[in-house]
Amino acid sequence: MDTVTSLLDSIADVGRDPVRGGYTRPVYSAAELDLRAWFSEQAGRRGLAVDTDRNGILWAWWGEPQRGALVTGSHLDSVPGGGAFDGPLGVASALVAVDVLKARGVEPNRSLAVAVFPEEEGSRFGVACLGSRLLTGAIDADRARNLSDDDGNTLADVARRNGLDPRLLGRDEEALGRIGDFIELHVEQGRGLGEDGPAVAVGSSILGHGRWKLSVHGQGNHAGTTLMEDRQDPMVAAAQIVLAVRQVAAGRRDARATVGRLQPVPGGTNVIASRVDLWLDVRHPDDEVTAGLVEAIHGKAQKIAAFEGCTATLTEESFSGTVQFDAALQRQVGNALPGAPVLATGAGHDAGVLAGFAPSAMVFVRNPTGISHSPEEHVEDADADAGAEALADVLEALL
Ligand code: HGY
Ligand code: MN
Ligand code: MN
Repeated sequence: MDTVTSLLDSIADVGRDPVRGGYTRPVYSAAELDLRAWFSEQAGRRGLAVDTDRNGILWAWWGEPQRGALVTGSHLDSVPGGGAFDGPLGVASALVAVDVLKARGVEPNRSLAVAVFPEEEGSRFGVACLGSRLLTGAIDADRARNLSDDDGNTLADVARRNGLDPRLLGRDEEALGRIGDFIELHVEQGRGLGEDGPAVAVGSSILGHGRWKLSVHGQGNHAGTTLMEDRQDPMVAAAQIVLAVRQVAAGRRDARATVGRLQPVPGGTNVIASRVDLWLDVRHPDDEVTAGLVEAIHGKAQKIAAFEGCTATLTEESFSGTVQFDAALQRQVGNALPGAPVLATGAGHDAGVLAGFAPSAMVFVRNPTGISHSPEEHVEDADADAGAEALADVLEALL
């Protein structure tokens, strides 16, 4: 029987990033398409019937697709230079959990599906959990169709190139009706289980989080012929804005604010940028506070930009409010995992989007350093196997 580690080893070379380290597996890239093929093959080996729905979500069915099924799964796409476990651990563990249930002779009294949601990281089209947002209608389909990647490919173009009809992207009542309960197993991103904690924990909530694009407009010019006193340099403004982001967040307990991505335009070594785009990721348990933090950052950015003879504009790209998982389902998961601690998570997940439409819950697997969105993300083999067993216990209790 496969183990989680052996399954992950079988995709260990897919989408390796030689520059950043780790994995870069954007949705519908060659790497992610390879992972889809791997999933379909592994699911087929287990007698699961695989199909791709009109939003590009993969469903592998044990039993007939039916309303109120039990669904588990996660994502296969990654952040740039991501780790091996964020997403694939949940998918591999679901496949192994099916093996465990079959080995136990479990006869499900309702259908079970393993689902793979595309673009959970939002690394290509900028909106996190895009697949589950399309499924649930949490994003306007026209807006989604027009989302574009850094090369100007729209989601509609890319969907069409991958056999989907972009006109059909959007809320899918039928597929949504088939989700009776959703359980996502995921590597822990944080130190709740820490160095020597138990292998698994039960999720309780997901921190509200959003993404905003800040564009700082200045005057592009020549680095050699423009005197310092004659500059309107958006890069200088952007640098101060990054510091202001930290200052605003540091001033508020439990707040997190990050600028992980900054793009000067045109981006030449001997060129004063005409514009600098930077992206904010802001999170806090209270959605009102998040909004307030973004407003404070926006105000500071406008002042800093004006001082540098520039202007700053802010656009919200996506927002998900804080989610408390379904209490009854969380209790059932906890009962199936006696002694497992309950953990909140600061990371977003498709389970958080689905929680607004069907009872959803999460199981976290220990990550000794807690580091994630980095090649250093890690799960010990024994904990990975314990996670799959735990998922099988939860699924059996719910089947
Ligand atoms: O950004 C997040 O929290 C998740 O990893 N997409
Ligand atoms: Mn992630
Ligand atoms: Mn993830």
